[in-house]
Amino acid sequence: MERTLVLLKPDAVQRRLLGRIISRIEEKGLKIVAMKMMKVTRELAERHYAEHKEKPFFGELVSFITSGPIVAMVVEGPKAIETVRKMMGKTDPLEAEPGTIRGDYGLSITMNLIHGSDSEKTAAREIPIFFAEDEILSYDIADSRWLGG
Ligand code: 3AN
Repeated sequence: MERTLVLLKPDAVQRRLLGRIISRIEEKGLKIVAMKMMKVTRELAERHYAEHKEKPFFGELVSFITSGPIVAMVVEGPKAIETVRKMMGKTDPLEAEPGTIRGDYGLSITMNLIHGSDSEKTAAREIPIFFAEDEILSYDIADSRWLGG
């Protein structure tokens, strides 16, 4: 079973889209195994986005993600990483397909609502930035045998 880090960014909180986005994740059949609302510090943002440090949009990215509360989650399921990435849609919401989260709710490449780890290696690096091991829960969900995987 794979795990991925999902962040619902400050625009998702401000636009009251948390419930809709979380519902999509639940309805797909994925399992939320950790979740918290938090304020991202500058230090945390710089660690999380370290690979973008040299990019021209790095400053904007850090100031946006630290601009208000976010919701961080660990989502688990078969191929959870790729599944969440597909549900998010392309980075630029103007290019993201309708039916995806960014395609349905976004217009801005900076304020693009959601982050999801892009590989197993990235997920393994990102999850511990946001969650201690004991904040990630292991539990059975009643309908799991109807979801396959
Ligand atoms: P994704 O979030 O789809 O994995 P990445 O990892 O390429 O995209 O970029 C991380 C974040 O950086 C994006 N979520 C977006 O907010 C921001 N970003 C990426 N490309 C640009 C860009 N050209 N201009 C402004 N912000 C960008």
